[in-house]
Amino acid sequence: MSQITVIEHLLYHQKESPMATGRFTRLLSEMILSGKIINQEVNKAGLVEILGLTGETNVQGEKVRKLDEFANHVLEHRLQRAGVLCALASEEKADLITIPKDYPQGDYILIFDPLDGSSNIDANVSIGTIFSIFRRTSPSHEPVTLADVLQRGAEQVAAGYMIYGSSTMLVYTTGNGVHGFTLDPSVGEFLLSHPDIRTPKFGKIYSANEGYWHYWDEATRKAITYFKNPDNERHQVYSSRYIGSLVADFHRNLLYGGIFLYPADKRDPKHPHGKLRLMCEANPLAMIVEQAGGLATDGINRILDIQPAELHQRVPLVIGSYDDVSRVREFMLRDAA
Ligand code: P6P
Repeated sequence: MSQITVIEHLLYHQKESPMATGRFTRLLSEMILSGKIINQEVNKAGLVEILGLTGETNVQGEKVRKLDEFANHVLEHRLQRAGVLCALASEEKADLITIPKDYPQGDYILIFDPLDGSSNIDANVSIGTIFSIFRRTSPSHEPVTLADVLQRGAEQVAAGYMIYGSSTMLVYTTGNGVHGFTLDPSVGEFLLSHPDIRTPKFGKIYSANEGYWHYWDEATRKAITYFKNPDNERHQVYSSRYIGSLVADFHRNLLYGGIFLYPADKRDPKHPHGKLRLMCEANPLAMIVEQAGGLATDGINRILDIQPAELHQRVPLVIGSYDDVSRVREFMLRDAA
């Protein structure tokens, strides 16, 4: 395959993608550079004093790791100055981050999880950066508000993730298919490696943390039992694969086929809707999986149809191969009836 960079690919498909404006290309370029910088630190984390905890907790009540903080700083610092955003929102920060008045303003809004899966950093497990891009809904000359940000996932203009694993990849969509690029360290560029990714209609993998079985509702247990039962209607023997790093679990299932479930559970009364965040995790991955032919729900409702009420709201997530996610929805609907 000839060496095609992300920007070349974006410009080549310019006719199909209204997104290939100069400002979007600049936004994506800054995301790419941020990913390369974060990747450098992740790759040598074990060697420098950047592993471990900062001693602080984030808005999610989770311990902040030094690499989390580093990744968040790189993205905030670079993207605030890029002249293409009117606001950012980070999984690590409680409030919307506006662009300082003396910086050039833009009309895009970037929502991101700077380093998802970071609890696995010290064990050298693949982790990632997830991002979601909207266009503001209010006029450019007015101050940006939360109403500009709290849009349904179906309104995203682009979504993607970078996965820092055995190789470093960028996977993104602007609504014209899903495309994967692998970082070639010898040239320092993400090169097209997975054009037009399509996820299999059904898979052979299910991913869920079965340690929470006793906290799940009956419909969730029936769904998991279905995947564990070789006499299921497809007579398909599924393998259980759960890394505990959303980007890594999602990426594997996207390429191989399969289903990832993080259902609501009764462990934490503060989080009756599960652990994962709608705006910076579920929405971007839902746009990607649907563009690749898959499906993402909260068990019943399409993720991309959910109207957010708050920036950090959590949502149960069932995502992956279309037929597998549809099967879970049938269990949930039957139970809800
Ligand atoms: P649990 C990582 O902390 C994360 O947010 C996701 O990357 C991952 O899918 C999930 O939590 C794992 O959560 O409760 O199974 O350890």
